[in-house]
Amino acid sequence: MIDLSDLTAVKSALRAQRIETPSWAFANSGTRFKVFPQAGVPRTPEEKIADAATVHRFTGAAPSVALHIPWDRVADFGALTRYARDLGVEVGAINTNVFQDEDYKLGSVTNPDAGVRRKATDHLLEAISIMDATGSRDLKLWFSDGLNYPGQDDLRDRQDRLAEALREAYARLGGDQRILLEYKLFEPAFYATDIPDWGTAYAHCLELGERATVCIDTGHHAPGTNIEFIVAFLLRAGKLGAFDFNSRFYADDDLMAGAADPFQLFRIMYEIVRGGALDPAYGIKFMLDQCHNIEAKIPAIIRSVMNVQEATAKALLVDRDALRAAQREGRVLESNAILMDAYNTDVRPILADLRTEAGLDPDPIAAYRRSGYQEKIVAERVGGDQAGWGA
Ligand code: PSV
Ligand code: MN
Repeated sequence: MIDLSDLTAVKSALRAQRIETPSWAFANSGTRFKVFPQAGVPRTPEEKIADAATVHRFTGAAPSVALHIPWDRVADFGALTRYARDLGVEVGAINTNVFQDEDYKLGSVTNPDAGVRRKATDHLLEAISIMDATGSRDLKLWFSDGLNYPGQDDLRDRQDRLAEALREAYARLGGDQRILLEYKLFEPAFYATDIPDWGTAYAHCLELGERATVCIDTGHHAPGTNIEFIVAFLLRAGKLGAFDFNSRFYADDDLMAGAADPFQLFRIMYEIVRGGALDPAYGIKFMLDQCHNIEAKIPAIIRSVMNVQEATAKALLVDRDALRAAQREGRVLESNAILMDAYNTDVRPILADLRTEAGLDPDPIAAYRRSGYQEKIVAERVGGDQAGWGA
């Protein structure tokens, strides 16, 4: 059993944890078969930010919201940033979109056509200008580029084109801005993807320099992949920059973080704690990247934030001295039991206390339900076009 008599260090680490919400999670979404619209869904970036601020109001742990361009393009990003700050949140990572334009059918920055590559790279540069205007530090890059058929294009040339575009974006970064490079095993390309795995992302980040790091989207791996190994490896190499948390059963399911495999989330967070990377000063961004197609969005995002907090609390409870001793002495069963003891501890009362101490309701979802916010947005957000992912 875990000794819960002195939780001072655990609580202060949990108090410092920040989780970023994605603007697109508040909008309508679905599968390629159907998008089910929901009443009260935001119509503008401002309304998405208001929803993100609501998640922060009830959790106290989600003080920034990632934007996605062009879905969140506005005329005045300075004004949008001030609007967000007035509501108590910051603009987080700027996500680029080079996957929803006719021109990108054969790829964006890896396209065989130099004109298309120019257009895609210009979009990356535009996103950095948006970072300048919003004070955002992170440019998050995900490329859908890839091939459906063997022989369709030259695999190696595409890596050269990718490297060239990344170099240009990297050279444009200013101040403490950085690139978070995301990978994804497959989809929409099925034969070959230009950044299919962490190794490829890592190699490109190494080429770029110290301000380029890898973003691990938990949904972007083959079934059974040991993601905590990737975390440990990248942390050791100083190349882990961020997470896009979500849950998967089969592919890029984008379900609520911690819903499908809370044990995996715990194992990931244990490597973060073990690597000393939980402290916000370390610079890892803990983001959600998920969609709520059949469930109510705001409470689902609150639930996801809580799930990440619970996995983190369990990871913090691991008796690391005892674990290390057992590992060094080769006591296999004991090592495993030490980890499982932490995982099997009910940390919900600890997090409830923490919230109460911070002046929050110990049950954020119940508090949200009682607040009347959902009824208010359903009543007010009538007319106009609901935001969606535009697929
Ligand atoms: C791609 O599947 C991805 O995970 C990237 O992070 C995007 O930014 C996000 O989804 C939304 O398209
Ligand atoms: Mn992602």
